[in-house]
Amino acid sequence: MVSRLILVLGDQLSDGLSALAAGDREADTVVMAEVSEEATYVRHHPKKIALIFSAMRKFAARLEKAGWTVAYSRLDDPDNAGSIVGELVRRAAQTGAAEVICTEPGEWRLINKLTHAPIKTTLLGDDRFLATHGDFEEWAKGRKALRMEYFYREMRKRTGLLMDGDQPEGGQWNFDHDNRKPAPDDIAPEGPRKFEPDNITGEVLTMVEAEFGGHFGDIRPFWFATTRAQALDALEHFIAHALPRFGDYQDAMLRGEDFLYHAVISPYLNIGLLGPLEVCQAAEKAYKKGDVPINAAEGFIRQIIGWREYVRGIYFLEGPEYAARNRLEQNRDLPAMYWGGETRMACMSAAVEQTRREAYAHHIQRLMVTGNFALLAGIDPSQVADWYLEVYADAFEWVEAPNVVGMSQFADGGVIASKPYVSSGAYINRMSDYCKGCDYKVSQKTGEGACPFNTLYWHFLDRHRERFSGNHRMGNMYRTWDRMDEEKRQAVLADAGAVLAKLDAGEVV
Ligand code: FAD
Ligand code: DLZ
Ligand code: SF4
Repeated sequence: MVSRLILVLGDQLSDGLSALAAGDREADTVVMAEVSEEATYVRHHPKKIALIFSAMRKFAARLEKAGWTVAYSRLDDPDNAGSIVGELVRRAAQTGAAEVICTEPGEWRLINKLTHAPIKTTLLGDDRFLATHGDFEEWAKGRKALRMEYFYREMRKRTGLLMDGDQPEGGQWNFDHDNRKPAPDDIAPEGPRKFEPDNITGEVLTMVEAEFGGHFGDIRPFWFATTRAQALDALEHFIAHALPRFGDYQDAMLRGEDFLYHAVISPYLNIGLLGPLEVCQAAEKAYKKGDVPINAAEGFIRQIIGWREYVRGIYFLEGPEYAARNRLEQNRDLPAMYWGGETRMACMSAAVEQTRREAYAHHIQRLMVTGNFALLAGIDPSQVADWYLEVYADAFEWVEAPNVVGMSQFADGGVIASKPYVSSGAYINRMSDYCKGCDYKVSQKTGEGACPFNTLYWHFLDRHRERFSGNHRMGNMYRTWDRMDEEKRQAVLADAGAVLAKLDAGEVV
């Protein structure tokens, strides 16, 4: 039998991977490669690179134990060709293999490289997701709008999760209206389960520090799970300690509480250490035992079988040019404050600082602080998307691009969101304690010291009036703007213009 190469990428660390299932342990060679091209095509956060490399090394050992021959390339191997395709060519020459089998990567860039590789490469479907491309296309066919909520209901019926016969458990599909509480000051969430680096992780940390220490982000302390057993432990910890309050405080933000009651499992799901169904079943089991209220269990399961599957569906349905869309034609450069540059805005400073430390921020910080500001300030969405792809440990393009380009920046023109997620400072003030310690005043609408979100919000609506004034979900916003007297409107626009001019001049905002 002619031997083949089974390529396992850094986010494909799952025992049941389709490429492994199609392989032959006796005849084929598994190829895994730490390569500089993947670590630098955007300058990933060092914690993210270390997570991937450490988990890859441990997964390779697991495969070897299970009887596979693994050709593993470390980043600092002298013969490392530096790219995935280069490594495939090198390993093919070594083994005599004439064909590569790989599970489809989650990024068009890499799909394109593999399909044009100088060695025959077969891409198999990634069955670690609950909906196939075909399932999503079928659901999307003939619909005027592709709203997540309807997709989610189909997924509930299909998986049977939180179903009572053919009706939703608790009598409604979605309990989101219960999930918008600000967090009181005196809560004490335990935070995620943290793991001490072992020798393998320690070696990786030293190497990544030396090679990629110049990338944005702190590599230490490093506490991510790097094996499936640890990821399961982290999941169990979340279900016991945080899920019961996940729903209530899902949208809340508190200084000094980076994780609140969030799961912090997206890196593990996205690199394959956990599967979506097992995670949802664990949440459902806790609900059925009476340990978790319905708003928490439903809210959590919706994020995974709803949002996570839905954004992947959109990414593949919309095609390779999706991530480059810029339907609002916003072209300002990403300000230095996204890289830790000085800012007087307490909310932005807190979100960026936490991101630098942890390669993590929760959904509302990503959407309503850093995303909201970029959208209001007219930043080029592809620079925004690159930033998110670089700085978060869970960022892979299939999930990052729809969330950033679509949900957060409305750069897809409304494929995902029915209206842009924009807000003034009032929303951030309601959901967080950031404003208390800010240089700006959230209650001030104009003049020196006015919260930049307040002025930029109206500037955004005013400059995109032609596109949005006919949107029935935005009618109230425009009516409020139109009711303001002309003098006040001009003052707001002038103040917003001054903020934008400062950003353009590289001055501190
Ligand atoms: P929890 O809040 O505890 O949610 C549980 C799980 O639900 C997550 O682990 C995740 O797997 C899933 N989930 C929740 N929301 C989404 C969503 N919108 N899309 C997909 N999955 C979701 N998520 C990523 O995994 N990778 C990204 O690169 C990413 N980029 C984002 C960019 C922006 C601008 C926004 C607004 C959201 C982004 N998200 C991304 C979604 C979400 O912010 C993260 O999944 C979440 O913060 C991960 O932390 P957690 O595990 O504590 O999540
Ligand atoms: C993100 C990433 C990084 C930093 N490094 C590697 C690597 O060295 N080897 C590898 O196989 N994969 C890596 N990845 C993941 C890929 O870049 C890519 O994002 C995913 O495979 C797309 O699903
Ligand atoms: Fe952010 Fe404005 Fe509040 Fe300051 S006042 S923390 S800039 S929302």
